[in-house]
Amino acid sequence: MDHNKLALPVGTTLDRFIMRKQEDFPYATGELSQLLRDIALAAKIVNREINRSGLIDIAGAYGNRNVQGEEQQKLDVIANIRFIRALRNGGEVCTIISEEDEEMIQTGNCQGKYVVAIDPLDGSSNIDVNVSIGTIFSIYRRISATGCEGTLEDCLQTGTHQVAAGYVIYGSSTMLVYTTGNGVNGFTYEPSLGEFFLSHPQITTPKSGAIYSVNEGSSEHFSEGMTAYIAYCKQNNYSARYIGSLVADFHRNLLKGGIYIYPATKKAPQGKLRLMYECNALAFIVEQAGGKSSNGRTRTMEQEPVGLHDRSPLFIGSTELVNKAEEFMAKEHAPEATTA
Ligand code: AHM
Ligand code: MG
Repeated sequence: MDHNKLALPVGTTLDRFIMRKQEDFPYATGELSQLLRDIALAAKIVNREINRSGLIDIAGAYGNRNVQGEEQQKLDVIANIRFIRALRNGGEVCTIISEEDEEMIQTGNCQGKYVVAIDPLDGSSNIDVNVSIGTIFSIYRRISATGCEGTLEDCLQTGTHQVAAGYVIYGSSTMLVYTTGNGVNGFTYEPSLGEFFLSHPQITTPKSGAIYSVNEGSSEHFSEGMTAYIAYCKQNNYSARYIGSLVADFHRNLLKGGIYIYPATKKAPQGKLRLMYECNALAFIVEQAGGKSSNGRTRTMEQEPVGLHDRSPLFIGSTELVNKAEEFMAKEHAPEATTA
């Protein structure tokens, strides 16, 4: 037996890390900390369901369509139930909005100070084929007074009002990455101990990179600016990497440097991704890691939501790459330069 290994500390668990962070704020009541722990618990349960999905008959279509008109997978439904249940039982959240539910979900916890927006299982096309998928969440402080149900106004806040955001990637290992507005930290799940351990402290994303991630299968429907930007990526020998699971594509680019784009297309003028469930959370994380996120023109987190299921184009990743893509987008509507 290698006794040296025993000398190594086992590491910082997510629970301990959250507790330590809370101690930095003398007036913190611990509710946000508890809320983050509730999310982590649900993530462990969903992780278990995903890992055994090939073994028991829970993979495959559920036969329903969600509010976006897309086919719901059984695991989408299971993840939605697990997260809602964990948040409801926790007691800190008054209202949940979920990509899988048309309306706001009232938890019955009228004293809860927080509102959560969640995409319980993102990457639906990859659920059945053993490819990485993820959970994305945003946490807001309610605006309305406690003592009654959360309101639509509580839910439709701009991304700049997020108090915390994160994602879970169910990949070759399972990770939880989150920010409370003071940097980004990543935790890797150790299944035999049933704990997340701090594995990626203070993540910073490279300022630049050479990876572009976009579904070029839709390029027929891209705008001029997008087409020109893709040509620029190729001329500059960027590598194309596209998994089709936002969390997985985002996570890779966050660590390695790169840009992920889901643009507006002629078929989908607002793109495909949802502002409240997907874009804002990742925008908060990327900014906290030193990167950038916009809809091609406007900062993602400053976009005013109108409806719970609003969509937005997304340009996210290394600051220099997002800036360059925005230059191409700006040119597309700029008036032609005239010569005298
Ligand atoms: P979903 O919420 O139905 O899973 O859709 C979101 C997913 C993202 O994870 C991914 O980046 C994108 O849709 C892929 O879309 P496309 O297949 O059009 O490239
Ligand atoms: Mg999604």
